[in-house]
Amino acid sequence: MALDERIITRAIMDRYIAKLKEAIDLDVAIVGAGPSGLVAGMLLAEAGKKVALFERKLSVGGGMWGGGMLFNEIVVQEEAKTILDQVGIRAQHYTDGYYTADAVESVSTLTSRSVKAGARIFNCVSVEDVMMRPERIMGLVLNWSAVEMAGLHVDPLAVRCQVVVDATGHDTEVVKVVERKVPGSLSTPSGKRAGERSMWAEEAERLTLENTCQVYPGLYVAGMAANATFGGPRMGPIFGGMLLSGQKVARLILEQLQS
Ligand code: 48F
Repeated sequence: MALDERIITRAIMDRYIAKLKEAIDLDVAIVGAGPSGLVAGMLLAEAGKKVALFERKLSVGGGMWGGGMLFNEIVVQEEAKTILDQVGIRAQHYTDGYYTADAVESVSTLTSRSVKAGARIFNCVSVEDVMMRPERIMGLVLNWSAVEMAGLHVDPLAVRCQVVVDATGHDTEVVKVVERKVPGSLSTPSGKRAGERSMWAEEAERLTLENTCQVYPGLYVAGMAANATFGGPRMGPIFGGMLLSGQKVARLILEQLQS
C-alpha cells in the first residue's frame, strides 16, 4: 500500500485526543505508574471503573525495572505471591517463602493487564497540582513532562475525578502539594508528611499495607508514598508490599465509590 505521512499524523492525533478527552472525567486518577499504581489501575479498571494513570517518565514501571541495583530480578514474599499468580507473572520459589520474578516480565505483564482491562495510561505527563473544592480533592492539574523539564512557562490542563491516588513513590508528590496548600491537614498523627525512614524490609512491608489509606478527602496514598507520608521505613527491592498496597487501595476506593 502507498503510505501518506499526513494520514499517519492524523491517526495519532485523533486517537490520542480521543483517549485524553475520555479521561477528562474519571472515577479514579492515579499519579505514578510504578508497581502499586499499576496494580491499583488494573484492579479498578477490571471492576469497571473509569481510571487513568499519569506517569511523568517515558516508561511506566517506576522502580521495578531495575530490581535491586540494576540486577533485574524482584523478590516477593509468600503473602503477595497470589497476585503474581493471578496476573500471570511466573514466580520461582527461592527459599522459605521468598519468591523471585523477572523484573521485565513483571512490569510488562502488569502494564499489559492494566491497559487491556481499560485503564488509560498517559506517559510523559506530570501532575503538578490538584483541583480542590473546599476541603476535597476533585481533580488533577497536568502538564507535559517535557514542559516541566524545560522549565517553560506554559499553563496546564486539568481532569476531574472522584478519587486521586498518590502512587508517586518516595517523592509523594501529590501529598506534598496538599501539605503546601492546606498545612497540617493530612490524616497523619502530626497532620504533616512524616518522610520515610531508613531501610528495614520487614517493618516497611508491614507498614506499607497499614499506611495505605485516605490521607485527605479524595486523596489516597499507595506504595512507597504511603510509607513516606506516614514515616514508615523504606524496604529496598522487595515488591510484595507494593503489589498488596495497590490491591488494598483499589479495594478501599471501590468500597468508597459503592457506598
Ligand atoms: O517509585 P515507584 O516505583 O512507586 P511505587 O509503586 O513502588 C516503589 C518501588 O518501585 C521501590 C521500592 C520498593 O520496592 O521502594 O522504589 O511506590 O513509581 C512511582 C512513579 O511515579 C512517577 C515516577 O516517574 C514513577 O514512575 N511520578 C512521580 N511523580 C510524578 C510521577 C508526578 N508528579 N506526575 C506523574 N508521575
